[in-house]
Amino acid sequence: MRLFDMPDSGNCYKVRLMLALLGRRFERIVIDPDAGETRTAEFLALNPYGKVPVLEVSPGEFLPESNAILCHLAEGTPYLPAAGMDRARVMQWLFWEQYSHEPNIAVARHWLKHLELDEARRAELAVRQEKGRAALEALERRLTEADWLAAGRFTTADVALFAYTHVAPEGGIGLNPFPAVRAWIARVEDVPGFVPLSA
Ligand SMILES: N[C@@H](CCC(=O)N[C@@H](CS)C(=O)NCC(=O)O)C(=O)O
Repeated sequence: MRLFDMPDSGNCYKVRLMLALLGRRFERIVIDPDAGETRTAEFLALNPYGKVPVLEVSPGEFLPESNAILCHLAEGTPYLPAAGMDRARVMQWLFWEQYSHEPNIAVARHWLKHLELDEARRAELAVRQEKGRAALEALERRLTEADWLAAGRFTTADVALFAYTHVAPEGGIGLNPFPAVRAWIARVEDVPGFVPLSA
């Protein structure tokens, strides 16, 4: 398999982490958006929306969207329940991550790490950080009552949410007010096969 990848992207890291957990070998192709590499005709043919990650799951079959890739890779493994409410709960957290968590925490992190902020962006950053904190409050409530997000075990949902939660401080969103989230981060880092974002 070939992964079209950006080293510092949490969405790409989700896929690298799942591949590592599954012990799957893959070729890493680093894409540089600043050089326009996500907007070339060749890349847009792989993902019409021009974003990484994209995984070539079999020759000529390209799958974008991090959480879709996670589900495809995890199918038939303990990381993705086969059916019923356990599977629905994993999906609940995956969809929530894309709507309420990633657009706030990942964007705040990206802006702080990689962009020069003008006044309008600074105001918008504060809004994203506030919404990011609200997302972490929701995670904290869930993880106060359970060790894992869904299905009573470590799943695709934990992989997806871990990616940007553990680097939230890089977006100016501290984790000190969230002890259950911090304990869960430590549990994820202890899962056999875990690899860090920087690997
Ligand atoms: N919903 C997508 C988001 C993908 C995304 O935003 N990718 C960013 C990196 S994290 C990207 O490709 N940025 C470069 C660009 O937009 O050109 C997913 O979960 O995979």
